[in-house]
Amino acid sequence: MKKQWWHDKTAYQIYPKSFFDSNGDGIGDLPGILSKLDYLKELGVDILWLSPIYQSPLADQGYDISDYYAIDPRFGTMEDMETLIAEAKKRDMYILMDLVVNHCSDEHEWFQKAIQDPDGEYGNFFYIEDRKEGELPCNWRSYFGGSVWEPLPGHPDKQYMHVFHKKQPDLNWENEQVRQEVYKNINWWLDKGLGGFRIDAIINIKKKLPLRDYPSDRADGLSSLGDMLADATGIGEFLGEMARETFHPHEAFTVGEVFNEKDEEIKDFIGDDGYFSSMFDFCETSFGKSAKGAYASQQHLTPEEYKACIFKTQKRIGDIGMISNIIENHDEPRGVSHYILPEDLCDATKKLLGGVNFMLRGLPFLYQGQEIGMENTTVSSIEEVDDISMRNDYAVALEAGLGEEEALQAVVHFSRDNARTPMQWNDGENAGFTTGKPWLALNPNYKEINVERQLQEPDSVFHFYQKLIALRKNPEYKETVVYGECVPYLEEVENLIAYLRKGEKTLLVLANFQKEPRKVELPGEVKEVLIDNLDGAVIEGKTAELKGYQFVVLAVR
Ligand code: ISL
Ligand code: CA
Repeated sequence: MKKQWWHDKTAYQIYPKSFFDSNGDGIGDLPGILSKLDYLKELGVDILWLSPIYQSPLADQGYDISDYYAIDPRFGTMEDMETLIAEAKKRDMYILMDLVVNHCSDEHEWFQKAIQDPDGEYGNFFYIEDRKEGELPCNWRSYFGGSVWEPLPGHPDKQYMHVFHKKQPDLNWENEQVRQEVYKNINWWLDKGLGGFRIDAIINIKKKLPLRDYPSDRADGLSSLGDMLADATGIGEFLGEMARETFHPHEAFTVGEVFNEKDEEIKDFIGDDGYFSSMFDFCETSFGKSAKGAYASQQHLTPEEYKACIFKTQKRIGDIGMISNIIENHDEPRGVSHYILPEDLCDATKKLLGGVNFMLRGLPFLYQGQEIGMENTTVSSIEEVDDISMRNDYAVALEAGLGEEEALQAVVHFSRDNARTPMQWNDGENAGFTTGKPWLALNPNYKEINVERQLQEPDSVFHFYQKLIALRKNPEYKETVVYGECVPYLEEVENLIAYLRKGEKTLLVLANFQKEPRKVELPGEVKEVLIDNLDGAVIEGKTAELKGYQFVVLAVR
């Protein structure tokens, strides 16, 4: 693997709408992010991924872009964005934007022109089919529910495709002109000094054509998109072209939202000359999800299930490239509420989970609030829910025969609002997020869980993450933490997650994922305890005595 400038960095995802509101309108914004750059620097992160801030009707919270060259006024101005890039640079930090080009907004000029003249130039920017209402061109189901087909406004005999919401029409990547427009925009942003992009939903850009039905997997007669996407070969031609024309000449850092890649494709995606620098590991986020829908999906992973997922990915990736490791993002439940069983949830397990994930080989991505251990929120009625995906999950649960309360409880764990509640800065009004009315209700636990308090407490979750990040930058251990091989240790021992990192030095990561203490045989003599979530690890010769939920990183000989 060739070394790259970003390998030793730590990344952090910001969900701008919920990060910090500078002007009291209840919506987080760019000046808000700017005012927290020093906080992020103190934590130690280097790369900041901003979820979309482009002009958008916010039908899917900015993942529906109506102008790729403009900042939505709710988030700020182009000048604010330029200032943020410049101020980040002064602190040796890099800004990533979200590249959302599988689809745009139905309010984008291209789609408006397509509506005016579906047979003209812009009609071919989208997938538009001649079909009467009630007759579907094919039976694909959109991710947010219902058919991917929607009547084209003003044309009762035509329909357009949207694999997400109907306000997110899919762009036709088979059209060379579309691709050139996308590349032009990417280069325009990179020329402004952007560090790179996180690339949204990218596996969806290649459709299997000609259109045809796939076997239906629910009572609605529709088929989920998985089979079609697995059939649609040739995405590499688009991605390779995009990389050559944009990312590679700029040495931009890119991280793809890629699902279901085959083993033999890993090299193409993130190998030395891959389409992207990195991609996220979704092995554990997809674990236990049911084809029937969220209501039938598994709500927590046991330590054994979690362990199996992380090692599966580590073995698949090996030295081919650098995977990006997460415990959560803006689409997922809070990691601590998903990978820790409710009876085990406490500061010690939050640190343990964070430590296990962070020390894996790969680029660690933190999500805002993870550094203080933010948890899933509580919801008492569907009316309180903003997330369009959760609203669909709820409808699917009702259709499957669940009662209203039962349906709510069955899907609320997966609501994307869990990760989108405003950042908890202090225990004051609205957790210090806004002086106005927050766009989404806060998690009521902000009185206990907040940044201000954790900055004061030396053994807080915040300070634990700060130590992990500092270890990744420590000149003595950096090479091993960044490049060392990840070798599972005592893999078959239940509720123990342990692995070695073997580089110039050897590190041993031990996580006792149970409340009972245990003894662990060590592979060598311990030179130093580098990280300890409980302080006071007892090492006697070649044995470590771990307390319940203890997590340690040991330098071993
Ligand atoms: O069903 C899925 C994959 O099997 C979904 O996870 C889906 O691909 C994923 O949620 C895509 O997410 C991204 O694109 C969406 C947006 O709503 C999400 O917030 C974003 O992360 C549409 O732009
Ligand atoms: Ca604001």
